Amino acid sequence: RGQHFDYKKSDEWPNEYPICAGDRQSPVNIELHHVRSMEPGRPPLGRFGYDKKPTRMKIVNNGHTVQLSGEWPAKDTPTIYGGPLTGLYELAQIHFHWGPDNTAGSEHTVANQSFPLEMHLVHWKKSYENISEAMLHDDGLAVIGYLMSVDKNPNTGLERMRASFNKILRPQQTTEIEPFPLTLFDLDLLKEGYVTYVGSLTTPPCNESAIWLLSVRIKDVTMDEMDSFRKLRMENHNEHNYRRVQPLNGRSITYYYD
Ligand code: 1SD
Ligand code: ZN
Repeated sequence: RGQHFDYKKSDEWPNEYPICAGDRQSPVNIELHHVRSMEPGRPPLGRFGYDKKPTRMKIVNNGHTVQLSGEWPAKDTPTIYGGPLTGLYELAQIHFHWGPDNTAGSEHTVANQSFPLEMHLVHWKKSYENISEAMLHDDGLAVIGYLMSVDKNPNTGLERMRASFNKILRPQQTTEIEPFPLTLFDLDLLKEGYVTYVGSLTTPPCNESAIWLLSVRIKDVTMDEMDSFRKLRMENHNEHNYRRVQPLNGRSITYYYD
């Protein structure tokens, strides 16, 4: 289980995974003057479950990223709806993208500027059977992304995670962590607005099944937190795990606010 691919050879991904050369790929560069405003009258983005403590929580070094997942009683599973989405989207996992120094790391860029860290919260549409099935549909996933830049304010969620990073320094290592509600990441979610566009997974097989919602508010990450991510060994000696930005091909990027 799990795909094998090398970030140093991302131009070759289409040889094995043809969709990676498709025309609605992610990530993309966001040019603020190209962003258009939403049509009025959209239901605001809503969520529930983010404040509920899971019964179990674990982090895994899957060789491409560190991935956090939890188990909640069904009614408490973090879920989003509204905004550009139709139907309910349930959280599957949270993971991160970074680079060897602060000049790069994020997947999405703003006015061609990169950020050191990007956090992805991957949700799948509950009207599909499961996440694998959802990935086969053009509205199957909703991924919330946060760009983060270095500042002095520690993030409680990141601190809780990185306290156990020494147990997952190598690919395929997993450890349970003390469960905490996702509100500890201080995701006072997208209240200041977000941009949304239709795109893809940023990793092979690059399925064109994701609706992206990117916070316009940049979050903080400390230098110590960045160092912890950079100590995690990835597959193929990869020192970064972000994909280069992909052509928009006429897609529009829309600004949403509640
Ligand atoms: O890179 C992740 C990949 O690990 C997997 O989580 C996939 C969804 O199953 O999503 C991509 S991403 O597009 O969220 N980067
Ligand atoms: Zn990602």
